[in-house]
Amino acid sequence: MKKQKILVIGAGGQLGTELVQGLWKVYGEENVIATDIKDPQGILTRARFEILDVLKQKHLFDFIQKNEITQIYHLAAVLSATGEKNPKFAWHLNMDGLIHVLDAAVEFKLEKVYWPSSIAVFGPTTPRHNTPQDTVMSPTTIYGITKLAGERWCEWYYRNKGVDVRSLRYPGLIGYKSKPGGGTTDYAVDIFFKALTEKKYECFLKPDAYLPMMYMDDAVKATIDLMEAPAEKVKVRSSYNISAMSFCPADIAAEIKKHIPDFEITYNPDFRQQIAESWPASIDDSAARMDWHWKPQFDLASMTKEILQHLPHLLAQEA
Ligand code: AKB
Repeated sequence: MKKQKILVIGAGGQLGTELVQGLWKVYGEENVIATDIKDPQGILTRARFEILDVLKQKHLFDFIQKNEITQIYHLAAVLSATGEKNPKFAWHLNMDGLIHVLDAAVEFKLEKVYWPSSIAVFGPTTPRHNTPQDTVMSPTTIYGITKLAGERWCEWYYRNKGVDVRSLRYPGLIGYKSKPGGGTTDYAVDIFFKALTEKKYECFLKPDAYLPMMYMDDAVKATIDLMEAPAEKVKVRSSYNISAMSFCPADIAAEIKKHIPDFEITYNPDFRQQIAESWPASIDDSAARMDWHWKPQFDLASMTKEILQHLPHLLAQEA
């Protein structure tokens, strides 16, 4: 097998920080180049790291050629809440960035490309419970519009240019090693930090805002499993539904209270509540389970236990 050289674009974000560590285990640290537009933080400072802006196409192409890249994980994107505040930039980064990467895949005959989609591709007219793989999709956020358009571009490049591009529709991702930025599901990360530091949290969603969610370890595993699957098993070339758990703010608060009995949650919903209401409450991921044997490991109870066990050490190190 040809030696792989993996480029991760947008590696400094919530998913990138943890995915890079997963990729180190599979391909070796020397074969993974983490890049972002900002200087590295935390664990990424020990990685092979370079500044790279996916919007600068010539720089991107030169970088791929010089480093003999064989696979790209393109994670750089504006998320749902930030996208509503700066829609033109969200379109520019989320679309032009993806097209630069797909064109690079053609130009340099890359072996594989990974690009994340999201539950944001669905909209208020989508069936909300157990949302099917193929269904009505009329997203109302600019982020969701870019993700749906991106899915169509991926399938187009696969069919017409032979690019082996693979994708997952992530639910809200929850981890404690790095913080998310600009998403609607971010509350489910912030709540752990606030529970430990202040024993209280003011939530920007309503108590019963059910959303699909996933612990970061499962998200990293799903991503690498999909990328390692034989090409013929990857039957969906737009993006796969994947799911692990569904909960609302009241559920996660109750779970945290089992460990921190004096934790209190209050609610002050803002514009993100409307975004949450436009998204599914739960997802049918049977295509991923069937095609490449996807199976999550964590539910709400095991994830909460794990985070509350490890996060205090991290907070103590930072203090
Ligand atoms: C967001 O909330 O914008 C993201 C997502 C669900 O894609 N976490």
